[in-house]
Amino acid sequence: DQDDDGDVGVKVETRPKTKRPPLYKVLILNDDYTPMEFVVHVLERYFGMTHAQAVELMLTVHQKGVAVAGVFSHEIAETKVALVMDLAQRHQHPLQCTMEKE
Ligand code: NFA
Repeated sequence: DQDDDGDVGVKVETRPKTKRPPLYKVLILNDDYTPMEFVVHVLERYFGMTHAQAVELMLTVHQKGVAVAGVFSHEIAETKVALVMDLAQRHQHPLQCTMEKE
């Protein structure tokens, strides 16, 4: 560090820097048309939930408008969003799935 004492200091880290990559929340959004059973199926298929967990999360989305289906690395989150959006489109459901940095 350069201050007024004339030397040219070097910052020495005491604690080793272990940089963790950022994590991303995958969000499921409510809409008026996607069938509840389809959302439950998506949560079981792509988010490893039991039927009971999937029903609970689907109802949370239905009541609150949005919920977190899981938290993943950027690449895994992107893949989940793409898979959900693709399945929804193939079934012509307007279901929306997005990701957001934690
Ligand atoms: N709101 C939808 C319905 O009443 C169900 C739904 C839940 C859609 C969660 C999207 C997400 N059919």
